[in-house]
Amino acid sequence: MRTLSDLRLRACVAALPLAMLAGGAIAVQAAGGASVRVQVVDANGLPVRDAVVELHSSKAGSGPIRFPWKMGMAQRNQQFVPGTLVVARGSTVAFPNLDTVRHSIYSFSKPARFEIELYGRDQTRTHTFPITGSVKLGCNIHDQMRGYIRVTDTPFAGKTDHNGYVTLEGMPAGASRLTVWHPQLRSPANETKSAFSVNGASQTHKLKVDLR
Ligand SMILES: [Cu+2]
Repeated sequence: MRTLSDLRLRACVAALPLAMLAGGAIAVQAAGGASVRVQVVDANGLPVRDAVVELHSSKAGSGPIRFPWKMGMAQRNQQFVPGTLVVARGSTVAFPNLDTVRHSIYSFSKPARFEIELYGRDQTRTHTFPITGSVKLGCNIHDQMRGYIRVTDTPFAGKTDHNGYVTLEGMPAGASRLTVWHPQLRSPANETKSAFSVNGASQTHKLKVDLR
């Protein structure tokens, strides 16, 4: 193993919002537009947690996308926390190590192939994600560590809570495309796409997916 670099940025994850650590559903984009609530369930009707739901509308603005959660994926208790993170295309994600043991990070995923060498407690590293898609993270030392970063180009995106729900706010009325991604989803690229009509008010949509 090569030596650690001297970069010694303090981990800032103590400030991570509770909702992010809990993996809770987070409302995105307040003010105006429709509120679309999506529940993702499996073939048995059971809620699917940490599914990423994206709505694409041709009427959406093209300004920068800002999600209310931190662009951070910590390593804590030999796990990536949160296990699934949604980021806007072009985001730089911080990877603070909150453990006493050292971790590395690697990804063989097409949108972001990279490797970050071993680094220790209270150190952090960053990586930027310019390409949309799903990135699966691992650690060379701890085989069980898995993390997922979903890089998206729509502001109407989020991940489901433990009840399978996510609410996307501010969606323009009209035709849109609904994408659901989950690492165990049984379909190409682990995602499904369907046409979706936003009716201008608040609406709830239940979506059944087939998991491995
Ligand atoms: Cu590790």
